Amino acid sequence: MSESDLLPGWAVETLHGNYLQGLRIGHMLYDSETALQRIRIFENKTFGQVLTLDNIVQTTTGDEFIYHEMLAHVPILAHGEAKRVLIIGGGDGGMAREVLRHVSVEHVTMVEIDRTVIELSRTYLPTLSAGAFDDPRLDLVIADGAAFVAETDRRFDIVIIDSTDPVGAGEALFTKSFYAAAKTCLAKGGVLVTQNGVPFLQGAELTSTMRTFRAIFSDATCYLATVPSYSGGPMAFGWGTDGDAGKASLETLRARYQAAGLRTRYYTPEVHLGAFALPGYIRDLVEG
Ligand code: AG3
Repeated sequence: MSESDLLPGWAVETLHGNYLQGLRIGHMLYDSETALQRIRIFENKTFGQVLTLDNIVQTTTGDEFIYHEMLAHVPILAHGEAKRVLIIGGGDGGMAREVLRHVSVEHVTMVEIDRTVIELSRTYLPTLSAGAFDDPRLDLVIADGAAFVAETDRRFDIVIIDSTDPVGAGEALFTKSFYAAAKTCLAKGGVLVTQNGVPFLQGAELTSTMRTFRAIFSDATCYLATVPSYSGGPMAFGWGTDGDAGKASLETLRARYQAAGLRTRYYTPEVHLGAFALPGYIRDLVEG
């Protein structure tokens, strides 16, 4: 019996070696294995509908806005002229939804490895994509994201890595060669952002990504947001660019946010700038 099956009626997340998180399963909506991973979707009274892949929480309808708003709006509003966006992963559709809320974005390519995640999310988590999969600006590619960035000759203003953690299928999306290939997909002034885990529990992962980012970008750091279902402290998002998106002032961000006509529940221009203020232990992991 594995740790994840220890408590009947609970979904136990076994992502970390010495720490478990449990979510009570109110009602199981779906539980099955694809060739790639175990997919579960269930109802939890506090978090809403929860999607897990290989027993690891990917998103919940209750707190997904924090993660998706911060990975989409921070790079797009910092850039200021983003027209073409690449999303690697993101099968639930939440990232595509937030990116497509920018009317100035002309084209989004989303590369997801597991078609089943998209289909199940559309059925059981419709508020995640909220129509994004029907948007004519979206080009959906079912493929391995690592292979895609290595092969494509298309260029993007923003590349968003909306990945799982570096276990199983997601591992390839945390390597030096992947980051280097993702960088070559950036147009001049483009920004790469990544899901980089919870630093308190996954510090080595952050340090490793940041070492690579420092080697390949003139502006390399991370920014933070607290997403309750990714427990253990704030989550880090990697940030890399050779342009000056990181220099956008509060005034500029406010003007762009206004012009975009967005209504957001977590993102504000003030939170945007504040998210780059790193506590000492995270700064040390970034510089490590
Ligand atoms: N991407 C998964 C993030 C998983 C983080 N888990 C953790 N470190 N606790 C989310 C997909 C949402 N579109």
